[in-house]
Amino acid sequence: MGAEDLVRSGFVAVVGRPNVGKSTLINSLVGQKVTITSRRPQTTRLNVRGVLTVEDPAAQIVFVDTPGLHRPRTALGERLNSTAYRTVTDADCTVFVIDATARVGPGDRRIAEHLLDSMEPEQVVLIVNKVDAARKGRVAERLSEAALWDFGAYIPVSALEGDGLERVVAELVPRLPEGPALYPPGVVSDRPDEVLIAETVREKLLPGLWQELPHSVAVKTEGIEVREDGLTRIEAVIYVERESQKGIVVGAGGANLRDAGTRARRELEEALGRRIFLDLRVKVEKDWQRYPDRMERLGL
Ligand SMILES: Nc1nc2c(ncn2[C@@H]2O[C@H](COP(=O)(O)OP(=O)(O)OP(=O)(O)O)[C@@H](O)[C@H]2O)c(=O)[nH]1
Ligand SMILES: [Mg+2]
Repeated sequence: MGAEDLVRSGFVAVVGRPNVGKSTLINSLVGQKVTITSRRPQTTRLNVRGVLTVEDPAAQIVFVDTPGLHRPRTALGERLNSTAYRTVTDADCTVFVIDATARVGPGDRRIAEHLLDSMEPEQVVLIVNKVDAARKGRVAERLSEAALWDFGAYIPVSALEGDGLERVVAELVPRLPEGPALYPPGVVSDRPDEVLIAETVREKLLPGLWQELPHSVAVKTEGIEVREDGLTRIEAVIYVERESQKGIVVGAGGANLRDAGTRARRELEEALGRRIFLDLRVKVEKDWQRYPDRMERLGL
């Protein structure tokens, strides 16, 4: 399909509380992993875009992943929330994701009120995700709890199993403005390799971390060197906030870091189509999530 054939295109902000499955949903919708996911809340920190180009009706939807909206306790938390709300302001419409396995709570209500204040309710598509994991009757309960907001559409979905996604696309396309494609055909993500690398390393580290540690870890790609022998040498640094956190990240005998490194390298070799040597180091950037300048240095 040529760009001139497109009739609708635009940005869709995907918002919701942490851990409701926003990133998983975007990966399923675009059919490729563009954004990292994990069981730990507040996995997403950056606005990652996933592009879906559809033929009938001709359209291009640019999904924008956002950090989970929550009650912030640190400068990082505040920054994550404002990133998400800014995305809503800039988007053509919004997908608001709630979790079928949890009651609609004050966190969801705050988000709903913000959306009702900042855009036409008709431009919001509410998704009840994780229907595969919800007990019978729960999905209907969630739908009726959310009905009072009177958004444009209500769709039960399993992002994990890919159920309900056609309806999501069908509801979004007519809500987008008319216009040409924003990305060339075939483009699914516009993320630079440095970000892909850092995010992949962080995703592989998250399962081995608990309590506050997932929030304290940031990863930065410091160097990518494509060598003559076909090997690409990548240097990435894992930043923690305190000396005592280094040992936990590295793990007994270095096992944690080694395992995460191996899994990250394999996935990156697949994604980038090159052989990779991944050099990971752990450094302390004291209390980085309290200071805007330190976060900026870490690319946040
Ligand atoms: N059973 C089930 N689990 C899901 C579904 N969608 C996502 N999950 C799981 O929910 C957890 C959180 O998923 P994410 O996609 O990282 O959630 P998120 O909303 O992006 O989270 P943050 O980035 O932290 O705000 C992961 O363990 C996913 O595998 C689903 O449809 N069904
Ligand atoms: Mg996410």
